[in-house]
Amino acid sequence: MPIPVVWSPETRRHEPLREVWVGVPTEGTELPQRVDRILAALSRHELVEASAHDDDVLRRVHAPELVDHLRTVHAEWLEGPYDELVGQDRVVPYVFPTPAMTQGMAPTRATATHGRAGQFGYDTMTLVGPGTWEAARAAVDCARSAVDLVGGGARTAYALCRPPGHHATREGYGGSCYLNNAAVAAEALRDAGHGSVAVVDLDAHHGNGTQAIFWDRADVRYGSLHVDPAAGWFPHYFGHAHETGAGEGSGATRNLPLPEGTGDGTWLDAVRELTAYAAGADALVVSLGVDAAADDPESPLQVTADGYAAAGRLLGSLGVPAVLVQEGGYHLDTIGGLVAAYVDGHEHA
Ligand code: SP5
Ligand code: ZN
Repeated sequence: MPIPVVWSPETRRHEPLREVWVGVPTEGTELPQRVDRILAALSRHELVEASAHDDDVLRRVHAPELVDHLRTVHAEWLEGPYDELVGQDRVVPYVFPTPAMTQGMAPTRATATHGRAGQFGYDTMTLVGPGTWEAARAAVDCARSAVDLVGGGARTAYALCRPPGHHATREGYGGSCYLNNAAVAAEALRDAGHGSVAVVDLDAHHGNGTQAIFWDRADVRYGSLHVDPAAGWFPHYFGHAHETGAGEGSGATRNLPLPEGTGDGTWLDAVRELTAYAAGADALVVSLGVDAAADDPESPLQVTADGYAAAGRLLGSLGVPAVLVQEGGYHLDTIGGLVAAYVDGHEHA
């Protein structure tokens, strides 16, 4: 059975150009061609263009200040005029008002755009250029439209979100993510009347943004398997097994960090554990990153397409309405097949 595949041509408009990593400009990895590779691999499904949604859910998931910053900061950068002054048109933060700087004092809003950039951007790898806002906002529309389709009776819908979202926190962006598409999907599913929602994150990296957004909530549980941040991997500070939520969300977060080199057997054991963890929720959001695959340049996990298909069968067997949200996956020649393997497994469970 074909499933709805929601996409938007606007998502091609973000061009990361480069990522500044440990002080070195490296080539961007989260490329617009990802959209076309995934679309081509899902062509047997029912392609649906995203429809425009208002900012309502988005501004509950994120601080409105972050949303406004992302919408306006690139135009401010051009007015800077940093393109002339420093010779490049991408917004890159360089000073960060973390506790190391603030020591409990309330910082005053930075007047300079290059100062304020670090209030919202938490790394130097995630540049804002022309088209970044339009693409990120269109990705949110993809997620919202997929939720609508599930509300309209589809058992499963796939949202081709790009740029990805799971590293975006309530108040900040980073890790190639700007707006948290999966969190928006989960919140919209709650609005649609699903009493409890499980977000299961298969991306190779821990989804610190999604974890943070639902950290103290019992109605949206978050489970993730990912390469162990303690082995030296992004996002470094989060994703450890001892992080389990707080307040009303105590016990509603589950992290399964995995060693470098983990392949299908151990990875699927962890997917099985997260499937059991998600059981009982009324709806499911899958943060479908395919960068855990063996060929992916951004992670040391060694999962195969068969592994992704088996993961789809496991989570699909929950039998609840599901929104599949694209996250990472950077090896252009294989990402399409990996996404299709998961989607087909999920649908045939
Ligand atoms: C959504 C997602 O998968 N985000 C990944 C963010 C992790 N990026 C960490 C990058 C670390 C260094 N990469 C070097 C490659 C240079 N282009
Ligand atoms: Zn990732």
